[in-house]
Amino acid sequence: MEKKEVKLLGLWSSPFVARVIWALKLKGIEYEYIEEKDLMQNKSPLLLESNPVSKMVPVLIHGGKPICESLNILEYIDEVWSDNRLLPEDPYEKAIVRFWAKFAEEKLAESARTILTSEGEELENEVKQFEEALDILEKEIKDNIKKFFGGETIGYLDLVLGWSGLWLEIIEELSCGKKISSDTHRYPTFNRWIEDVNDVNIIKENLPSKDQLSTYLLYIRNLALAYKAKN
Ligand SMILES: N[C@@H](CCC(=O)N[C@@H](CS)C(=O)NCC(=O)O)C(=O)O
Repeated sequence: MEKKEVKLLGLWSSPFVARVIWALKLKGIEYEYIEEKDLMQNKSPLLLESNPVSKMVPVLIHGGKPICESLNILEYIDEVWSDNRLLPEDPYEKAIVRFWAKFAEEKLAESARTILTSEGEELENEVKQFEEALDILEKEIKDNIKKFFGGETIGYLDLVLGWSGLWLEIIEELSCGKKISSDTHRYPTFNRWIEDVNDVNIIKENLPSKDQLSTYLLYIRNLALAYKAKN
């Protein structure tokens, strides 16, 4: 295949961008990383042109053509660079993996976003829903996965959920001041799994620093709470 240039528009603190970086590195794909330096106030012309619909990162640009939405990007990467498959080839298994990816995005990622940006009753209700979703995930991991969702090696769902170590730890500390997901009594298998994921070199070496991320997420939390208080 003709080698086309690969670019990634990203943001250092984004878990959605991190999963794409992990996939590119796991596959050994060379790419140029372009940080969206002022994503909230002043999006770059390249981002606006590449993702005019949601104007969000990550965007992968392959041979000049943009691909948006992180899960879509992971699937694209897996199809184009088909060595070291991330998704199973069997259609049934692939459908199951996609089901859990959707569950993870809707029930965990969205919930974590709400937990970060809420307080009081809203926060309490969201935490309950989040814990219930984690109960379901804990059971799935316990019953159906080996070391990783991908088997003995890391795969698509591990990348999709890989943010849940560092990002959740910080979000829970900032918003709730207590352990939720890292409760090893309620979620023993989840915690064993996330430890294994964080132990993979490509993941470990491509995580933001905890201090920097905490400072940034606290800033986002305070902005969101101030906005809610005004409106
Ligand atoms: N569903 C999207 C979510 C991406 C997302 O939320 N990106 C955030 C950064 S973490 C963003 O670009 N926000 C800019 C904005 O909301 O204007 C994906 O999976 O790619």
